[in-house]
Amino acid sequence: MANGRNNTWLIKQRFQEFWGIVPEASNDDKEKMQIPANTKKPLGPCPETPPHLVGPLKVEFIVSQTLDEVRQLYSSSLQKGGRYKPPDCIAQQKVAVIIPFRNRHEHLKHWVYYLHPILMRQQLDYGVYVINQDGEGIFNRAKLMNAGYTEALKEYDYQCFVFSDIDLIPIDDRNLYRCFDNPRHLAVAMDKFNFQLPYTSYFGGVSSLSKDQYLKINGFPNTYWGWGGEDDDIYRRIAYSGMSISRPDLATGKYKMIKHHRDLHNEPNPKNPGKLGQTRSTMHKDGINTLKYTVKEIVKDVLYTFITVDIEAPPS
Ligand code: UD2
Ligand code: MN
Repeated sequence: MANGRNNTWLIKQRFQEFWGIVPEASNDDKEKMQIPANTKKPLGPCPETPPHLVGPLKVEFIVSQTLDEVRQLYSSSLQKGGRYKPPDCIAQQKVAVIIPFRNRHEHLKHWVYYLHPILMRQQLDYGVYVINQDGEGIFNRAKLMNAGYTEALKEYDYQCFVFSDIDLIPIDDRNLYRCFDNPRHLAVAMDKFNFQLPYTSYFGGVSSLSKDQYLKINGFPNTYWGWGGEDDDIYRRIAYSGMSISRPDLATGKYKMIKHHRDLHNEPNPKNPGKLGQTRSTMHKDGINTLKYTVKEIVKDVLYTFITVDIEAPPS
């Protein structure tokens, strides 16, 4: 068909532009379509400060659309698996967003609804990975995040990892979901803590570490089953590795947490706080170097990559 070839060319070009590849016409293409070589300027790097940020955002969890409606809203901007690249510049960083998960589908819907446009405005080359704990055993947030780090890296050359609770929505898009010179704590001002840090060494909620920073601390602990302690262990790993914590200011770092009860099989574990005294030595033998889990299923939704993992949880 006469148009077939033009269409194919156009689609290929659009795709390449989207993914930041400079299209290179084959000799055949050039002749037939009379496209002069090198008319397309290569993409430049995205600016250090994303130009389309809006600052404070209105976030509420009352009005709610179905997940399918959210899919329709964003499907034309996203690639399968919740992947995005700025169409007009080369992103400053390749970022994997890792979300520990089990049975919080309502929260996931709010998270994708609010976060995708923010991450797009931040001009990130990003992917969203929801790491779903298989079975009914005791929950383990930090081990899921280790599995997420590993799985994301199998897919793409990510340099930066943002670890986020499913129920935390930033209310200012200047809070950049990228990596900094030191591990970053992003969720500094949550509504549930009256928009303050609950304590100076708090590292819960949302954080980012570059690949190097993450490897320097041997990743996260795998042994904090149930609620609590794992975030303080991570903080200690960072401090013991000679790094400091980077944070946005309290105005930029505002968050809303979707209200919830404590989940089944994630009860506070009284053994966890006591482990923190040993972090300095245990961090070298409990982390990414000892991680064991099995992937049960990977589902590529347009809004996220949903990875179900068996993390060998003790029965609840
Ligand atoms: C606090 C911290 C959190 C973590 C936790 C202690 C805040 C806002 N966050 O969270 O970072 O340090 O204490 O472990 O203070 N999850 C599920 N399904 C479950 C259980 C947990 O998906 O059944 C995931 C989900 O992403 C959730 C996260 O784990 O947001 C943390 O669990 P939580 O929200 O129950 O704990 P919370 O709010 O006290
Ligand atoms: Mn929570």
